Amino acid sequence: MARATKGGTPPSSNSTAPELGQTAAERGAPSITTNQGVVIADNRNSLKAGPRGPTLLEDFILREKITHFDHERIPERIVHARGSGAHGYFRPYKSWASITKAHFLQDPKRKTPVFVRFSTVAGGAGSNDTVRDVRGFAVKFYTQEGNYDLVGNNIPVFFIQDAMRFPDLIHAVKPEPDREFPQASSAHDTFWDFASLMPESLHMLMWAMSDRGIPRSYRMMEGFGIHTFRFIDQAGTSRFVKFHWRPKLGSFSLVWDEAVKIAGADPDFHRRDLWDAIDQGKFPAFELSVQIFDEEMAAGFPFDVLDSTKLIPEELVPLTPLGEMVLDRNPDNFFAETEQVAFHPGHVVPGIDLSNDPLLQGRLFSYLDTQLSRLGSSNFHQIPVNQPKCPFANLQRGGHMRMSVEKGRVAYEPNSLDMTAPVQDPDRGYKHHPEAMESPKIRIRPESFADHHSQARLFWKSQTDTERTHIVAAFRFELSKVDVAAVRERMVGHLFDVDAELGGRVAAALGMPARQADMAGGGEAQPSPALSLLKKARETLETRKIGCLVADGVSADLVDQFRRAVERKGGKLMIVSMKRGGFQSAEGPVVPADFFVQGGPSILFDAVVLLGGSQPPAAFLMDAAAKHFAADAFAHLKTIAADDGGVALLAKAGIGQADFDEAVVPLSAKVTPAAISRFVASAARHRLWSREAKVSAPV
Ligand code: HDD
Repeated sequence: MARATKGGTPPSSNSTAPELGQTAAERGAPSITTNQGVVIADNRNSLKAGPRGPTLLEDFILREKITHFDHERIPERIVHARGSGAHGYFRPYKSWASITKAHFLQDPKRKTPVFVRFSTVAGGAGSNDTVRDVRGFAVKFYTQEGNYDLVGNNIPVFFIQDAMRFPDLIHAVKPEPDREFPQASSAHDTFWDFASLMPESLHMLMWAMSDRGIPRSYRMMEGFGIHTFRFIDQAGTSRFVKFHWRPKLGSFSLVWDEAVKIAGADPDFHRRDLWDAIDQGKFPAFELSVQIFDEEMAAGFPFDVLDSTKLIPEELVPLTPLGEMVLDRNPDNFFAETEQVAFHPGHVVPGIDLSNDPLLQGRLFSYLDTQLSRLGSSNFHQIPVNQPKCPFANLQRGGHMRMSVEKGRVAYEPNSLDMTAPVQDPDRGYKHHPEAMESPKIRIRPESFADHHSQARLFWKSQTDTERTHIVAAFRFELSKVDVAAVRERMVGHLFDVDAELGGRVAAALGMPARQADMAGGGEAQPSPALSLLKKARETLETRKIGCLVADGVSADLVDQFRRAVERKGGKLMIVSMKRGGFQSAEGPVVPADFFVQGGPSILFDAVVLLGGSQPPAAFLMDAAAKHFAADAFAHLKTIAADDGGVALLAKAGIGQADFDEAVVPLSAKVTPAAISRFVASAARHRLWSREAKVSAPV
């Protein structure tokens, strides 16, 4: 029988290929049956009146199979429809009993299983991974005191302050309802119309237009719980917390042109990246931290901690690292797990409590409600991925697709007929923090939520020049897709109120007049370096992919030298050749390739090696895909090593030796270990940002 690899794909060798017509017993496989367990003799032909006659209604096997197929889709999530999941575990670094009684944070020896789902927000389930969007970062902890869901995003603030506005926000960003486009994109009139009428969205817009909106990988992005939550300790003391996830690999992004091209070359770029990393044992890891503060500190902040459009600068309240999450197992079945997993911010455990943030309060209703229409039943907690892994029992009965079979007459509490029936437990049960409350019933936005500009300015001021340029370019791209001039003007007006330079640069890029800046809100902000990705970028080649474009006639040994050097630093070298089968090496044998050049463009790699040999074949130098490979790697600021043939390819792609910079490593006829080391060290720095001014017009 064909043996499945770790990734689940059977190896394709003739010796193990199953023979047509083998019986199930001969193959060593179970017999295929109907859903009622009846063995099926012929799974390929329907029951007909004669070999060429009509199909019979009597064919219960056909009808069962087709009926199931017809119902294989459930409504996709109204937001975050496109996602990728993984299993793993969380382990605290030490006992956190001093701040919370949450059981999973008490013992550094205890691993709590988790299921994580990363997602985009606006696109449908089949949309591209690399669109500009916020990314969802939802974690389900299967603790021994029940399931705890931390349902966050990769951006620490949100577009709106009150859940009342959420349906409007989502209607504005989703494809326009008459034409059903654009898909998975905020670059259209209705989104910017809404945003420009909603200054509270300004802060998050700055983040979404920054490189955070186009992450390099789900494994390389931060996550945030956003709202203020509470930790409750054994004595009942409450402390406010904000949750942060930090990827161990560091946080990195794509560049825009690359993201656009990847969307065509590999729409599953992030999904594949997560799957492959876990499949290859390179387990993604994230550190969970909290910012801890009390009500007195909160009262002293110049913003309201119940306002989800605000963050707490780390300089004000530093992070306390609690523990580490490792994702070490791919789902067995996408639908059963990643599609059916149901998160809910109201899934909390003793030791973790909520706050009065009006966005969070609305979410507490929405998530339970949405599962009822999406999963079709109030019994969605019985789907394996949603089931607690601790004992659970109550007196709920019935409902669509009830899986459990509860015995006995008693389905009520209190009862005196069945002493084994579950009863309430005041000692171990969840207790809400008894926050004092007495206020008028009122529909109003608090005054303390009124400043929409100071933190948008803080974010802008905290970015490097490169990052600011990317923000301007993103606003330019998005607003250039807006047809109604009044919407563009209104939006740019807000940007002037955030910062004169920002407004001026976006206005100039769109060909609009400059205007006086207003400096609305809290005036000059003290920059927060923690808000910049580039200021905290790590040098590393771990899990990075290096694309080696190789022409026929190149030495296999040279490719191997690069491979070994890359692997020593934790990266992976992948061969891209002019034919899928591989390249004809100088030593003789054909060396198998990972990609054919058209299917393996340089956008899929973090750095590239161009090996054409001393006399590159004409096919190598004239091929459009090979030229794009070289040109894109240069334009996307990547490190390039090139032998003579590679240098010739770069020239054909319009990059002459005068353009070479420190991230282009030309290789002499005899390649030295020093040259390879230079390549590897430069690749670990990811991109040469100073090259950008040479390859993109200023904005
Ligand atoms: Fe939400 C899904 C994150 C505000 C209503 N949301 C959803 C998911 C994430 C978030 C990561 C996907 C979960 C998964 O993978 O299954 N949402 C957020 C964050 C928010 C936020 C970080 C603000 C801080 N969401 C928000 C509001 C509402 C919703 C204000 C409604 C009042 N969100 C939903 C939803 C979804 C959802 C409609 C769609 C599918 C689902 O819940 O299970 O109920």
